[in-house]
Amino acid sequence: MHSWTSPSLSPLPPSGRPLRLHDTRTGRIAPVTPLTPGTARLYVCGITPYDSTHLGHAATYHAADLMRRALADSGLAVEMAQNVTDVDDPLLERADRDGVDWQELAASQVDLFAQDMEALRIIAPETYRSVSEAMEDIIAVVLALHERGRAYPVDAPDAAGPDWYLDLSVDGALGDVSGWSEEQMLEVFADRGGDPDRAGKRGRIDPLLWRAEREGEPAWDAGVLGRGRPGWHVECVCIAEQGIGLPFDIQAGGSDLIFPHHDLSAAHSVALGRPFAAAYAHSGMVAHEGEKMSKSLGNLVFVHRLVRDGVDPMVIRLVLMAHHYRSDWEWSDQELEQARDRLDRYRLAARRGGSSPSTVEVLRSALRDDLDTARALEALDAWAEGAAPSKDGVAGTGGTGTGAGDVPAAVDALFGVTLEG
Ligand code: 5CA
Ligand code: ZN
Repeated sequence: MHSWTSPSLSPLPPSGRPLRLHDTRTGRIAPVTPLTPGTARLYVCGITPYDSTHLGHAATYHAADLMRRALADSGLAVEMAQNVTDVDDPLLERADRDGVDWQELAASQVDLFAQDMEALRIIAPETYRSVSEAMEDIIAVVLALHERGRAYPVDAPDAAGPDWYLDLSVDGALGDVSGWSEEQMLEVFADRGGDPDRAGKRGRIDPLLWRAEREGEPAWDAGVLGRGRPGWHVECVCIAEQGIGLPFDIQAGGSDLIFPHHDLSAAHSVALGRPFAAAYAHSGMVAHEGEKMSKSLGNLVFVHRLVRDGVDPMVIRLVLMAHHYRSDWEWSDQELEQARDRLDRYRLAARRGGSSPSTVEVLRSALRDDLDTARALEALDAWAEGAAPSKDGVAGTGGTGTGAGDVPAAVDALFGVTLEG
C-alpha cells in the first residue's frame, strides 16, 4: 500500500549514544540495543480507517516518529512497519450504517491519514500494509496456528461454520506485556473488542482468530477453517513478520493497546513458536472535553480540520512536544495559542541565526532520554530568548552555519519541526 511522502531528511552526524526508552513490559527505562546489530526494527500499530485522524492518533505517530529519529541519531539504521486495519467490525459497521462500500470508506480515510502524516512531517514506514492486502499471508498464519493445535472451534449459529479461537492455556503466555491479572483484563476486555462471555470459549480472554462468514460481510477462503475473516491481533503479527521479521526491537502504539492488543499479539506470536517484540513503548491517551478522544465517543479534534482552519502543522507538533509522550493529557485551544507563539519566536530566532552547540547537545540528550520533549522545548525557549550559554557566543553572530551548533537543522532532524517559513 502506498504510504505517504517523507519529509526531506538531513540527519546530524550520529551521536553514538543509545536511545533510552521506557519498556512497558519491564516498567523500566533502558538503552535500546538492537537484536540485529546496526539496525533497529520498529513496529507501530496503524489506524482503523473509518474516521479521520484525530489528535490522539497524531500524538501516537508523533511519538513513534521521535523514536525513529532518536534511533537514527544514535547511529542505527531504522526499519519500520505499520499496518492498516481495513477489515474489522467498527469499519464494517460504519460502512453499513452510512451505506458506503467498506473498501471505499477505508481508501478515503487512508488517503486523509496520509495527508495528515505528510503535513505533520512524520517519516513514512518502510513497510505499510493493510489487512486486505496481507490477507493471503494472514490466512497462512491462522492455518499455521491451527496446525500447531492452538485453534479451536466455537459454534456460530448464524454462520455456515464455526468461529475459531486461540487457546491461550497452551502456552501460558498471557499478560506478558501488560503484567495484568485476569481480573484487570476482564474489566476492559469487552470494551476493547473482546467477548469474554461468549458461550463455548475455553478461556474468557481467548481471542477470536477466524470469524466465519456472515451475511453481508467480506470473507476469504481459509481452507479447513472455512470462509471468513481474521480476528484483530493476528494481523500485526503477520505484517510485522513480513515487514521487519520476528522477533523485532520495539512495538509501539497508544496505551489503550497494552491490553488486549499487544498482550494478545505477543501470545499469537508465542503460539507460532516465535518471540515477538523485545520492548514495548506506549504513548499516553489524548483527551478532549474530559474524556479520551475516541471515534466511538465522537469528542474528536481532527488534524485536517485544524490545518484547513489555518493552523501550521508545526504548531501541532509543538503542542505534542509540550507533553511527555507517556503521559495522558487534554487538548486545549489555549495550548494551541502557546505553541503558535513558540513557533513565531523560534522562527524569528532562526532568522537571526547564530550557532549554539550547547543547545544542540541538550536537544539530542533530551531526545535520547526517553523522548524528553519538554526539556527540549525549555532549551529552545532559552535559545530563542538569546540566553544560550555564554560559551556559544552572542546570538546573532556567526550566520546560520551548518556546523555542530546549527539549532534549526537539529530541530528539523531530531524533532521533525522545520523553522523555515
Ligand atoms: N488498528 C488498530 C491497531 S492495530 C487501532 O488501534 N486503530 S485506531 O485507529 O483505533 O488507533 C490507531 C493508533 O492510535 C493506535 O496506536 C492507538 O493506540 C492510538 N490512539 C487511539 N486513540 C488515541 C488517543 N485518544 N490518544 C492517543 N493515541 C490514541
Ligand atoms: Zn496492531
